[in-house]
Amino acid sequence: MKTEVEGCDLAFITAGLGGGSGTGSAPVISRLAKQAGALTIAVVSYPFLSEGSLRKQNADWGLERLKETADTVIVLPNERLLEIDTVKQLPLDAAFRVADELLVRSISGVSEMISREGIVNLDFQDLKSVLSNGGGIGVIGLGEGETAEIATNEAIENPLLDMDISDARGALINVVGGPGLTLGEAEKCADIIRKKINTYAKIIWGVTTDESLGNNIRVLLVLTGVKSEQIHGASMHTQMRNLRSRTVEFIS
Ligand SMILES: Nc1nc2c(ncn2[C@@H]2O[C@H](COP(=O)(O)OP(=O)(O)O)[C@@H](O)[C@H]2O)c(=O)[nH]1
Ligand SMILES: [Mg+2]
Repeated sequence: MKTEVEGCDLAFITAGLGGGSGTGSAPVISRLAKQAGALTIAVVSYPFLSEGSLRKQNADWGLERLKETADTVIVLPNERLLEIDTVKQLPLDAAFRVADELLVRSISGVSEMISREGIVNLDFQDLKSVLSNGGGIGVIGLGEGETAEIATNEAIENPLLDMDISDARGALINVVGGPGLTLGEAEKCADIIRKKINTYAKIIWGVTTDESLGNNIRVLLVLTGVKSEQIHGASMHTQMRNLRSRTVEFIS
Protein backbone atom coordinates (compact mmCIF):
# COMPACT_ATOMS: atom_id res chain seq x y z
CA MET A 1 0.00 0.00 0.00
CA LYS A 2 2.88 2.31 0.75
CA THR A 3 4.09 2.17 -2.84
CA GLU A 4 0.51 2.37 -4.08
CA VAL A 5 -0.06 5.76 -2.44
CA GLU A 6 3.31 7.19 -3.42
CA GLY A 7 2.92 10.58 -5.13
CA CYS A 8 -0.84 10.47 -4.62
CA ASP A 9 -2.69 13.82 -4.39
CA LEU A 10 -6.19 12.63 -3.69
CA ALA A 11 -7.17 9.38 -2.05
CA PHE A 12 -10.65 7.94 -1.65
CA ILE A 13 -10.91 5.08 0.76
CA THR A 14 -14.14 3.18 0.94
CA ALA A 15 -15.31 0.40 3.22
CA GLY A 16 -18.40 -0.93 4.92
CA LEU A 17 -17.64 -0.33 8.59
CA GLY A 18 -18.66 -2.94 11.12
CA GLY A 19 -16.74 -6.04 10.10
CA GLY A 20 -13.05 -6.86 10.29
CA SER A 21 -11.20 -6.39 7.01
CA GLY A 22 -12.56 -3.01 5.93
CA THR A 23 -12.80 -1.54 9.41
CA GLY A 24 -9.34 -2.69 10.35
CA SER A 25 -7.54 -1.75 7.15
CA ALA A 26 -9.22 1.52 6.13
CA PRO A 27 -7.56 3.61 8.87
CA VAL A 28 -4.18 2.06 8.08
CA ILE A 29 -4.51 2.87 4.39
CA SER A 30 -5.81 6.31 5.27
CA ARG A 31 -2.75 7.00 7.41
CA LEU A 32 -0.41 5.91 4.64
CA ALA A 33 -2.19 8.11 2.10
CA LYS A 34 -2.03 11.04 4.47
CA GLN A 35 1.65 10.46 5.10
CA ALA A 36 2.20 10.44 1.34
CA GLY A 37 0.70 13.92 1.32
CA ALA A 38 -2.67 13.09 -0.22
CA LEU A 39 -5.95 14.81 0.53
CA THR A 40 -7.61 11.80 2.06
CA ILE A 41 -11.35 11.23 1.93
CA ALA A 42 -12.91 8.17 3.47
CA VAL A 43 -16.40 7.22 2.32
CA VAL A 44 -17.77 4.54 4.60
CA SER A 45 -21.07 2.93 5.45
CA TYR A 46 -22.29 2.51 9.00
CA PRO A 47 -24.07 -0.78 9.73
CA PHE A 48 -27.81 -1.36 9.99
CA LEU A 49 -29.04 -1.47 13.60
CA SER A 50 -30.36 -4.93 12.90
CA GLU A 51 -26.80 -6.12 12.33
CA GLY A 52 -26.29 -5.93 16.07
CA SER A 53 -24.31 -3.98 18.61
CA LEU A 54 -20.98 -5.69 18.04
CA ARG A 55 -20.93 -4.41 14.47
CA LYS A 56 -21.86 -0.98 15.69
CA GLN A 57 -18.95 -1.12 18.16
CA ASN A 58 -16.58 -2.20 15.42
CA ALA A 59 -17.84 0.60 13.22
CA ASP A 60 -17.37 3.20 15.96
CA TRP A 61 -13.86 1.92 16.51
CA GLY A 62 -13.06 2.31 12.83
CA LEU A 63 -14.79 5.66 12.57
CA GLU A 64 -12.82 7.07 15.45
CA ARG A 65 -9.56 6.00 13.83
CA LEU A 66 -10.57 7.27 10.43
CA LYS A 67 -11.36 10.63 11.97
CA GLU A 68 -7.80 10.76 13.22
CA THR A 69 -6.22 9.79 9.93
CA ALA A 70 -8.42 11.09 7.08
CA ASP A 71 -9.15 14.71 6.19
CA THR A 72 -12.84 13.97 5.94
CA VAL A 73 -14.90 10.92 6.68
CA ILE A 74 -18.15 10.84 4.75
CA VAL A 75 -20.54 8.49 6.48
CA LEU A 76 -23.50 6.78 4.85
CA PRO A 77 -25.61 5.37 7.66
CA ASN A 78 -27.25 2.23 6.27
CA GLU A 79 -30.13 2.60 8.69
CA ARG A 80 -31.20 5.74 6.94
CA LEU A 81 -31.73 3.77 3.77
CA LEU A 82 -34.70 2.20 5.50
CA GLU A 83 -36.43 5.53 5.47
CA ILE A 84 -36.69 5.17 1.72
CA ASP A 85 -39.88 3.21 1.16
CA THR A 86 -38.65 1.16 -1.74
CA VAL A 87 -35.54 0.07 0.18
CA LYS A 88 -37.48 -0.92 3.28
CA GLN A 89 -39.01 -3.88 1.46
CA LEU A 90 -35.76 -5.18 0.06
CA PRO A 91 -33.83 -8.18 1.36
CA LEU A 92 -30.51 -7.28 3.00
CA ASP A 93 -28.28 -8.05 0.04
CA ALA A 94 -30.41 -5.91 -2.26
CA ALA A 95 -30.32 -3.09 0.29
CA PHE A 96 -26.52 -3.38 0.22
CA ARG A 97 -26.63 -2.90 -3.55
CA VAL A 98 -28.45 0.38 -2.96
CA ALA A 99 -25.73 1.37 -0.50
CA ASP A 100 -23.08 0.36 -3.06
CA GLU A 101 -24.72 2.64 -5.60
CA LEU A 102 -24.70 5.52 -3.13
CA LEU A 103 -21.03 4.99 -2.33
CA VAL A 104 -20.22 5.02 -6.02
CA ARG A 105 -22.29 8.13 -6.68
CA SER A 106 -20.73 9.95 -3.75
CA ILE A 107 -17.18 9.21 -4.80
CA SER A 108 -17.70 9.82 -8.51
CA GLY A 109 -19.65 12.99 -7.70
CA VAL A 110 -16.79 14.44 -5.69
CA SER A 111 -14.12 13.42 -8.17
CA GLU A 112 -16.17 14.67 -11.14
CA MET A 113 -16.48 17.96 -9.37
CA ILE A 114 -12.81 18.63 -9.79
CA SER A 115 -11.98 16.63 -12.88
CA ARG A 116 -14.74 17.65 -15.29
CA GLU A 117 -14.57 20.87 -17.19
CA GLY A 118 -17.55 22.89 -16.00
CA ILE A 119 -19.37 26.20 -16.33
CA VAL A 120 -18.13 26.95 -12.84
CA ASN A 121 -14.93 25.06 -12.26
CA LEU A 122 -13.74 23.67 -9.01
CA ASP A 123 -10.19 22.68 -8.62
CA PHE A 124 -8.24 20.56 -6.26
CA GLN A 125 -7.35 23.49 -4.00
CA ASP A 126 -11.06 24.33 -3.57
CA LEU A 127 -11.78 20.81 -2.54
CA LYS A 128 -8.86 20.82 -0.17
CA SER A 129 -9.88 24.09 1.44
CA VAL A 130 -13.38 22.84 2.28
CA LEU A 131 -12.45 19.37 3.34
CA SER A 132 -9.60 20.39 5.56
CA ASN A 133 -11.56 23.36 6.90
CA GLY A 134 -14.67 21.39 7.87
CA GLY A 135 -12.78 18.23 8.66
CA GLY A 136 -14.17 15.46 10.77
CA ILE A 137 -17.42 13.85 9.72
CA GLY A 138 -19.15 14.68 6.51
CA VAL A 139 -22.55 13.71 5.22
CA ILE A 140 -23.90 13.56 1.75
CA GLY A 141 -27.23 14.38 0.16
CA LEU A 142 -28.33 13.76 -3.40
CA GLY A 143 -31.29 15.26 -5.14
CA GLU A 144 -32.71 15.49 -8.62
CA GLY A 145 -35.63 17.44 -10.01
CA GLU A 146 -36.96 19.79 -12.61
CA THR A 147 -35.93 22.97 -10.83
CA ALA A 148 -33.04 24.09 -8.66
CA GLU A 149 -35.39 24.30 -5.66
CA ILE A 150 -36.75 20.79 -6.06
CA ALA A 151 -33.32 19.23 -6.56
CA THR A 152 -31.69 21.16 -3.73
CA ASN A 153 -34.47 20.54 -1.24
CA GLU A 154 -34.42 16.88 -2.08
CA ALA A 155 -30.67 16.80 -1.42
CA ILE A 156 -31.12 18.59 1.91
CA GLU A 157 -34.06 16.45 2.95
CA ASN A 158 -32.32 13.29 1.83
CA PRO A 159 -32.72 10.58 4.48
CA LEU A 160 -28.93 10.19 4.56
CA LEU A 161 -28.70 13.75 5.67
CA ASP A 162 -31.49 13.72 8.19
CA MET A 163 -29.76 15.69 10.92
CA ASP A 164 -29.08 19.16 12.21
CA ILE A 165 -27.14 20.88 9.46
CA SER A 166 -27.43 24.42 10.81
CA ASP A 167 -23.89 24.27 12.15
CA ALA A 168 -22.22 22.69 9.15
CA ARG A 169 -18.78 24.25 8.61
CA GLY A 170 -18.21 23.40 5.03
CA ALA A 171 -20.28 22.64 1.95
CA LEU A 172 -19.29 21.15 -1.32
CA ILE A 173 -22.04 21.53 -3.89
CA ASN A 174 -22.02 20.00 -7.31
CA VAL A 175 -24.78 21.02 -9.67
CA VAL A 176 -25.24 19.09 -12.88
CA GLY A 177 -27.84 20.05 -15.40
CA GLY A 178 -28.83 19.49 -19.00
CA PRO A 179 -27.45 21.68 -21.78
CA GLY A 180 -30.02 24.39 -20.99
CA LEU A 181 -28.90 24.89 -17.39
CA THR A 182 -28.39 28.57 -16.59
CA LEU A 183 -25.87 29.94 -14.15
CA GLY A 184 -28.68 31.70 -12.27
CA GLU A 185 -30.50 28.44 -11.72
CA ALA A 186 -27.33 26.75 -10.52
CA GLU A 187 -26.58 29.62 -8.18
CA LYS A 188 -30.01 29.18 -6.60
CA CYS A 189 -28.90 25.77 -5.33
CA ALA A 190 -25.94 27.29 -3.51
CA ASP A 191 -28.14 30.08 -2.12
CA ILE A 192 -30.70 27.71 -0.66
CA ILE A 193 -27.94 25.74 1.04
CA ARG A 194 -26.07 28.81 2.24
CA LYS A 195 -29.14 29.97 4.18
CA LYS A 196 -29.42 26.68 6.02
CA ILE A 197 -25.90 26.24 7.34
CA ASN A 198 -23.43 28.11 9.51
CA THR A 199 -23.00 31.74 8.43
CA TYR A 200 -19.25 31.29 8.39
CA ALA A 201 -19.29 28.02 6.52
CA LYS A 202 -16.91 27.69 3.65
CA ILE A 203 -18.92 26.90 0.57
CA ILE A 204 -17.67 25.85 -2.81
CA TRP A 205 -19.79 24.89 -5.74
CA GLY A 206 -19.24 23.69 -9.22
CA VAL A 207 -21.50 23.44 -12.22
CA THR A 208 -21.27 20.99 -15.07
CA THR A 209 -23.62 19.91 -17.79
CA ASP A 210 -24.60 16.46 -18.88
CA GLU A 211 -26.78 15.95 -21.97
CA SER A 212 -28.48 12.92 -20.50
CA LEU A 213 -30.13 14.98 -17.76
CA GLY A 214 -32.42 16.76 -20.22
CA ASN A 215 -34.36 19.36 -18.28
CA ASN A 216 -33.44 17.96 -14.90
CA ILE A 217 -30.99 19.29 -12.36
CA ARG A 218 -28.97 17.04 -10.08
CA VAL A 219 -27.46 18.28 -6.85
CA LEU A 220 -24.75 16.55 -4.87
CA LEU A 221 -24.12 18.08 -1.50
CA VAL A 222 -21.34 17.20 0.92
CA LEU A 223 -21.56 18.91 4.29
CA THR A 224 -18.71 18.79 6.74
CA GLY A 225 -18.57 19.51 10.44
CA VAL A 226 -22.15 18.43 11.11
CA LYS A 227 -23.58 17.05 14.30
CA SER A 228 -25.15 13.64 14.27
CA GLU A 229 -26.44 11.93 17.39
CA GLN A 230 -26.53 8.64 15.60
CA ILE A 231 -22.96 8.68 14.46
CA HIS A 232 -20.96 10.73 16.88
CA GLY A 233 -23.04 12.25 19.65
CA ALA A 234 -21.33 13.61 22.74
CA SER A 235 -21.90 10.51 24.79
CA MET A 236 -20.43 8.56 21.93
CA HIS A 237 -17.14 10.38 22.33
CA THR A 238 -16.83 9.24 25.91
CA GLN A 239 -17.75 5.77 24.78
CA MET A 240 -15.00 6.02 22.19
CA ARG A 241 -12.39 6.97 24.70
CA ASN A 242 -13.24 3.91 26.71
CA LEU A 243 -13.31 1.75 23.65
CA ARG A 244 -9.90 2.87 22.53
CA SER A 245 -8.23 1.45 25.56
CA ARG A 246 -9.96 -1.86 25.07
CA THR A 247 -9.25 -4.66 22.72
CA VAL A 248 -12.03 -4.95 20.22
CA GLU A 249 -12.85 -8.35 18.92
CA PHE A 250 -13.60 -8.15 15.21
CA ILE A 251 -16.16 -10.21 13.46
CA SER A 252 -15.88 -11.01 9.82
N1 LIG B 1 -22.83 -1.51 0.67
C1 LIG B 1 -22.47 -2.72 1.09
N2 LIG B 1 -22.26 -2.91 2.38
C2 LIG B 1 -21.89 -4.13 2.79
C3 LIG B 1 -21.73 -5.22 1.90
N3 LIG B 1 -21.35 -6.30 2.63
C4 LIG B 1 -21.29 -5.90 3.90
N4 LIG B 1 -21.63 -4.59 4.02
C5 LIG B 1 -21.66 -3.75 5.22
O1 LIG B 1 -20.33 -3.60 5.64
C6 LIG B 1 -20.16 -4.13 6.94
C7 LIG B 1 -18.88 -4.89 7.00
O2 LIG B 1 -18.88 -5.94 6.06
P1 LIG B 1 -18.22 -7.37 6.36
O3 LIG B 1 -18.23 -8.14 5.10
O4 LIG B 1 -18.87 -7.97 7.55
O5 LIG B 1 -16.76 -6.95 6.82
P2 LIG B 1 -15.33 -7.12 6.16
O6 LIG B 1 -14.59 -8.00 7.09
O7 LIG B 1 -14.76 -5.73 6.19
O8 LIG B 1 -15.48 -7.65 4.78
C8 LIG B 1 -21.39 -4.95 7.22
O9 LIG B 1 -21.71 -4.91 8.59
C9 LIG B 1 -22.43 -4.32 6.37
O10 LIG B 1 -23.06 -3.23 7.06
C10 LIG B 1 -21.96 -4.98 0.51
O11 LIG B 1 -21.85 -5.85 -0.35
N5 LIG B 1 -22.34 -3.71 0.16
MG1 LIG C 1 -16.88 -8.58 3.55
